[in-house]
Amino acid sequence: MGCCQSSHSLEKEYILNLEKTFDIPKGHIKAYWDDYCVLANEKDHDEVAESMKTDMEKELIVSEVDAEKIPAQKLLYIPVDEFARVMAGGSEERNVFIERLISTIDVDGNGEVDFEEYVCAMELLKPIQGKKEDMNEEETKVFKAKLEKKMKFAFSIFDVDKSGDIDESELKEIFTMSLESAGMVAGTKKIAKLVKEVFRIADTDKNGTIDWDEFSAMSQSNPRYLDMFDGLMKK
Ligand SMILES: [Ca+2]
Ligand SMILES: [Ca+2]
Ligand SMILES: [Ca+2]
Repeated sequence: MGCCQSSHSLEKEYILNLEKTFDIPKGHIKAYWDDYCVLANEKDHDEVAESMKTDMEKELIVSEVDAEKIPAQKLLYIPVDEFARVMAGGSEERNVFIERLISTIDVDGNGEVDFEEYVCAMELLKPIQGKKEDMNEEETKVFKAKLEKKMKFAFSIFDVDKSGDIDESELKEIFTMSLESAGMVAGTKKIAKLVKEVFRIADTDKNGTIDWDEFSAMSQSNPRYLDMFDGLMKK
């Protein structure tokens, strides 16, 4: 299954805007991105990126776009600011949660989201498809790998100070900010209750922090705690 089947506002806004600005026929760049997303699941990233660059350059020549005005590279990356804006529901403001998301998505930290980072982000921000009960051995393996990636992603978001464990204030901060980014406001009491509940389930050795083993055990038995990241791209 490809990871970019549904069109969400980031693709729409950013890619359509590029097409419009540079007079490229509608849907052309979008089609390249979609192709890439399919290929990225099968082939080596560098190989795909290289052939995409060549394709983009051809596209620009065919569309008679002034190469000075727009280098092909520009069509291959999404600026991190665009990502942040879409995830913050159109707002330019960034909170800790958005910052954590961005630094996790922009793996090499160069301020741009390339295809590979984009594909990873899409996977992480979407619900994992399929029912465990209906899966064969191979599908179960893929499912487990996806879940593992998603758990690591979530853990790195919660562990704000990168100490290797999650404390109550980190969990509280991320819960509050992520709800805010999703356009929801929850009272401090409600959030405190939620944090307590998570700690009751997850902090099995009762030392006041959730380490990776505890987090991974909790997420596997209660995957709904990972769902909070789903749908961020669907606005
Ligand atoms: Ca990057
Ligand atoms: Ca921490
Ligand atoms: Ca603990």
